[in-house]
Amino acid sequence: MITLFHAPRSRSSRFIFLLEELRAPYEIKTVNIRRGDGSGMRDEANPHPHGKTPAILDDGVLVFESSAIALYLTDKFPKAEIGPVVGDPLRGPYVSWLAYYSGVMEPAWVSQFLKQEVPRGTAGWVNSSEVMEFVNAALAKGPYLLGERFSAVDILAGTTFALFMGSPLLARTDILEAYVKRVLDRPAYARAQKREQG
Ligand SMILES: N[C@@H](CCC(=O)N[C@@H](CS)C(=O)NCC(=O)O)C(=O)O
Repeated sequence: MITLFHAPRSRSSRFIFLLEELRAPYEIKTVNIRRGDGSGMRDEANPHPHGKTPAILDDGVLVFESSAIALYLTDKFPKAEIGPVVGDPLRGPYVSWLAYYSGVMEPAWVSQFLKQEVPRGTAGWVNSSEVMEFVNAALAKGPYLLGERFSAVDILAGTTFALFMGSPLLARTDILEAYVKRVLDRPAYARAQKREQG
């Protein structure tokens, strides 16, 4: 049994979406987290090393960091076919996008939010306009980031774009709008919303 450590309105919501896509057996444990506005506090019940969400326990095994959890779960439930496995030609692109999501996309947005220039040649990421140029070009070629194949990377990216689209952080484009709609129209997303609302 998988336990998802979850806080409402946080990065853990999209793992309810992923677990629904995978048709995995899981339970949700709602925990408190520190919020950007100073509210909330670290919850001793949360095994994440920094008290963040998401984290999962799979029969006592702790997995944390969104991209790692996505890879772990899609590997564990390969029948759902939303995470190309070793030997699939899309495995390389899949793990690259997962790492890119955590290591480049998110830091790029944080840099922009903090109005910090990205020191090219020093930082391991690039500025958000360069990221979104790449993402829009990828999505112009296929309905999903891996082309024809929907994957857990679309859950991470699509739900994030849905949150920030139209804000100063994320320029609205027709391609991105259609992509977000495609991702959020999935029945698993509706099931996840219902499950999250209890
Ligand atoms: N790199 C982590 C980020 C997790 C994260 O920062 N989660 C936020 C909620 S969206 C959190 O738990 N914040 C509470 C804190 O920073 O203590 C991941 O992708 O899983």
